[in-house]
Amino acid sequence: MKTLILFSLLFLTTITNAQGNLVKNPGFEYEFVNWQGGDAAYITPYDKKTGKNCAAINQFVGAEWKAVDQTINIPKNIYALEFSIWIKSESIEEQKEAYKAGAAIASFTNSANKEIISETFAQVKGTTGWANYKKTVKVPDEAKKVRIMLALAQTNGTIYFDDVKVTTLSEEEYIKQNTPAVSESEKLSSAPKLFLNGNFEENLAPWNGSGSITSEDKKEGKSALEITSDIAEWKAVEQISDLTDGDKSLQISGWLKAKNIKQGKDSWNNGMIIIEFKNDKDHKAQEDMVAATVTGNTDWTSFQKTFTIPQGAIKYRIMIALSNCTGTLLADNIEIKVSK
Ligand SMILES: [Ca+2]
Ligand SMILES: [Ca+2]
Repeated sequence: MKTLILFSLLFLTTITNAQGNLVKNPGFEYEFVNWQGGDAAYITPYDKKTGKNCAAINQFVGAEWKAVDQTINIPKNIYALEFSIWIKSESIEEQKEAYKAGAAIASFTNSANKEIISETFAQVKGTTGWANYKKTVKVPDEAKKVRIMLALAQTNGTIYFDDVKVTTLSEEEYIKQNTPAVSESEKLSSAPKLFLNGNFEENLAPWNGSGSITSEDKKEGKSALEITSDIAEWKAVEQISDLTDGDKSLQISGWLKAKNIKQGKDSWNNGMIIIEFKNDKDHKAQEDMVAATVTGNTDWTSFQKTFTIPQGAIKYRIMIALSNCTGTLLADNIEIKVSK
């Protein structure tokens, strides 16, 4: 099997190289020849991935959209395109919206030059070393051209671009690339899903459920989670994260606050945070366990609890809930520490 995969990879590489790069002046060796919008960017010989130069975009204030772009004619009967770029960044500011970042975007247009779809194939924030970003995109029906935009998208900082590459893939190659054994996306999706945004600074993602974000009353940063209910029903947000082999214990900590929470019919009907360990998608490894509860009116109250991870558990679900009670529950700065 391994030999077969290696062979497929080699085969794929050969084809890709043979068909070449559709981007002209892809490494900015001829400055901005073939690129539009060079005014927004500059060429630097000091920081580059390969060759003599790379392109950079910088701004300290204003958080405007600044970009260089190149439009490529898509050859006939092409099933998919692979977009690849090397990017390095310095102090790209985090904005409220995720798309405000250093970015490489492919915008497909039809024969009337109208955009059909746009796909972000690199998104970068903060300070990062040279890294390669890649994405394979199926060419939409009707698409005639694709515009590659290299942008500092409504944020401040410095971004460096080099070695932009767009290569064509046949349907067969696309399927091969997206087959679990060889694909990049599979490697990404098989990476453990981490617990994220426990401080609710990134809106609600990746939490699911019926809560909202408030900036009025928070414990940490700019915002917190708020769950409000006028009727005594189950109202909650949740997120499921992966455990890895050999994880032994899980510590959860954070802050809860109750505003006018009226206990429901049963004594456990309060504002609460619950953890559930799962053996797989549909099976609990054991009953849900309460990490903390609040009721009535409280100030911000911290909690910390450690759970032993049951044998065979591969995931855990964190739920923040009004459990069949009315009122408002606030939560902020939820942190998870998993130990071996
Ligand atoms: Ca270069
Ligand atoms: Ca917060």
